[in-house]
Amino acid sequence: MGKTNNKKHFFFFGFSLLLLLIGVTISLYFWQIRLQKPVKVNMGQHQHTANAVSSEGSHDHPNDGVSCEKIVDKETSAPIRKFELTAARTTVKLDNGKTVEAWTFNDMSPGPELRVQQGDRVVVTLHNKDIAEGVTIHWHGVKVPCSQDGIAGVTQESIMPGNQFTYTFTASEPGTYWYHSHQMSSIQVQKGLLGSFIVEPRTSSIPLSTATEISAIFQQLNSAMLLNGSASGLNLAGKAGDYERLRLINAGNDTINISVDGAPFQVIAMDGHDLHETGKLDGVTIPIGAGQRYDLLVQLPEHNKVVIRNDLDKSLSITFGSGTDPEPSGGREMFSFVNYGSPLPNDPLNKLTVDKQFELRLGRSLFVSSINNHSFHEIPPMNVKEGDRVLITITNEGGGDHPFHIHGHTFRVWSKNGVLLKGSPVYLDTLLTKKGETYEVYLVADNPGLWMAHCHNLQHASMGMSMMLNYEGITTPFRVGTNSGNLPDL
Ligand SMILES: [Cu+2]
Repeated sequence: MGKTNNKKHFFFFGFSLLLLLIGVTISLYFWQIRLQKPVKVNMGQHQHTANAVSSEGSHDHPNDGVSCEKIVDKETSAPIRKFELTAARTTVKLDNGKTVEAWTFNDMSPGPELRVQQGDRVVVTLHNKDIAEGVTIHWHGVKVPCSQDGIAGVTQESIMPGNQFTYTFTASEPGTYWYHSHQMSSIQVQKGLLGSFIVEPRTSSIPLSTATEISAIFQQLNSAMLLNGSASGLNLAGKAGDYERLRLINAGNDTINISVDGAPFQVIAMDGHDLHETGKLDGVTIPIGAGQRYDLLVQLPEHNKVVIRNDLDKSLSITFGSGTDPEPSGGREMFSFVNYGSPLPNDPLNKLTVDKQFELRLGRSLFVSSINNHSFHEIPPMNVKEGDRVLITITNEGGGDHPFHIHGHTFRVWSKNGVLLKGSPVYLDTLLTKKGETYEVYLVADNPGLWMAHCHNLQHASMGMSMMLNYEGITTPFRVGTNSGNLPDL
């Protein structure tokens, strides 16, 4: 009898606990949804203009300003590179034999690498076959005009099944970039709607004719980590003396720590922008924040392979050449760009003149991510006017790494923890911040528009760490929210 009672008690206790847990989970879910889904928000509404646009649809008045939708690149006679991308629900077979459900561009995840020449006019038509939630493409790190930035509810409507949208912009800055959907980005990127975008320089920054190159994009497809779509890593040919340029792209949500074993290497570019006179590194770990890119140059040695390893998935290494396996070298020292490379002899920016300053404190608790203790549209936007020289102080107050990404602009990292950068100038679009760190970054407001600024751990963005950099006089006819179905951060 006693035993049966005990069993009953145990069962009831367990059952109650389960109910409680389910209850708490559901409440938290709806709390989060409430935070994530403003009903109707005009992301250009906080502008300090005489005719500020209200959130209730006064956008139809032509005198309110310039619509983001109307801001396009000038027609040029530059060569045109056309691409077609179709977003669809697909089953992808991985090279480890597993099949996964994915949302793909052209039946692949990552989608095809798009490679163009500096100065090309890029024309990409995005078709949505059957993604019911709608899709867009954002060109991460590429300075595009406002109308081409691919933000559902800010720069365009999300593209619904059966519809298409053509992106047109000039690829003026060479470098390593990537593209991804910015409709429900935390969900859609993880489901596979991403790819690499490479702008080759008109004249190579590497004075080495022997350099071969490859882009390597890390992603988290559902729960599987992949490298160029492979679950088992890359093995690449190469002979002693060859130079290899590796364009590493972190399209996941977590920081990837990279080590290069078997030969010294150089970091030659960050976020697509060349560094000046950088030296060789050995046994130094490179932390690549979510959304960031690092270009490495390595010369293959005589007797051993070069192996690029990462700390998130040991099976996803990149191997160059032949010979013996090198000893793991990483972990001795973390890469710092504060004193890497040398200053430009005629740096156009040798001291700062600042018109506007902003301070952003990035914070995160269990269920809310915030900037200055607010989330989403409750965070006052950074309002600027064209020509403003802007200094932004970014502090990571905790809750993980926060790789902070600003759309439409490249910013210069001016200081870290109060120390001015002493080496090469560093220009980024995504700044990896770790707990307790403070950075000053500087940008010139030279691309009028309505631009998102958010953490590129897209989970954090989906929980509120997302705001706007808005230019005076720029409006949008689009709306974020459940009515429009445009949910760029969800
Ligand atoms: Cu974050």
